[in-house]
Amino acid sequence: RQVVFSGIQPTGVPHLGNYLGALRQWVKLQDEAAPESTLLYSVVDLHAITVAQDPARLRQWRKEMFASLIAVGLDPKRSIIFCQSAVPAHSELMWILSCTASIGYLSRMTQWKSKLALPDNVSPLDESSKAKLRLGLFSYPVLQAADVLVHRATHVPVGEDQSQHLEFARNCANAFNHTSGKILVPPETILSPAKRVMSLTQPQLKMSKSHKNPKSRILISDSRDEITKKIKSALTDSISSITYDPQQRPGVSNLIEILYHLDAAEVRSCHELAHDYKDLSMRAFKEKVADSIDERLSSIRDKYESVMHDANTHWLSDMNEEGSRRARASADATMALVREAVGL
Ligand code: AQP
Repeated sequence: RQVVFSGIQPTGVPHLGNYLGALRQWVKLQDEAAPESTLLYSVVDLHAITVAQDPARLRQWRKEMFASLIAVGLDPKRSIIFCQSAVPAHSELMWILSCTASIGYLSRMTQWKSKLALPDNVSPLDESSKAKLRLGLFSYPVLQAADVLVHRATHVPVGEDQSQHLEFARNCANAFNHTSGKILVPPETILSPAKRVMSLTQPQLKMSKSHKNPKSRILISDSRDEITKKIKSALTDSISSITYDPQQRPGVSNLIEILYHLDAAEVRSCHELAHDYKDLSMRAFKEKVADSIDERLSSIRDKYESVMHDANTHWLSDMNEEGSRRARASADATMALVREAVGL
């Protein structure tokens, strides 16, 4: 039986990278899943507090994230949509997994280094890291492993930035099963074709909700005008003609990739797509990209607005409560076996 799990941090309205790299895949899995399969999608607020957050803003972001999940097409009747902090078993399993997780393995993860802007070869025990590194940020992959394993998920759709964490989750499951019997399920990664959508202003970085420059990302709630402005100001180059070359022309190649993932049915590759537009000026090409983004996002944006309006009538919190109740039932079934195996 297929059990799909994935999560997203409530750190702002999702952007085009979250949508193409993850949320679109979540909806596809939901729409194509066999009736007996279970789908769990979580707003992972415990992950969001690995960096400092303002409590009122975090609460607002959580609401916006639930509205976004409905806006992109998730159906709370079919998928279990819930808030991570409403299911304490995630934290309990994290503790149990932490008792055997290797610090050496966690040290090699890149996320804590990139969040703290530290070089890739740094160790958590270096003076430069010790001053900045918090335990929660360092052990984040253990909580992420618990998120997946506590529901015995078989498949986890994520963007490329999360694949090393999934490898770690499989490692945790195998280590646990080795000593305690076959209880946890090592999950398979489902990598979206849009592995890494890059920032519009610094195309060497991935598009990110928490990057300080709002022009670096397109939000799923952006108006046509905002989309056009952001794409117009996206960093490209002054070479005439449109070509796909991610090494030499990262800015324009990112726009080609975005277009490719939006219109994938029509062309076979990014090179082929670039060839179709080779004679356009950069300005005209950017207009085409903005039009395609707007065409895809317009119905999502409308739905988002209407759900946020409905949120005042407690519809979103009722949905969250029902999702959390179903998620607790799923997690508690695993935890009964885990506690028994560990001797608790
Ligand atoms: N730029 C991206 N391209 C493709 N996929 C992406 N994802 C994130 N950024 C891109 C995928 O979106 C899902 C949810 O991510 P998350 O919110 O849990 O954490 P994140 O990867 O840290 O995303 P952000 O937007 O960069 O958030 P902040 O700024 O808060 O850290 C994941 O499946 C991720 O792979």
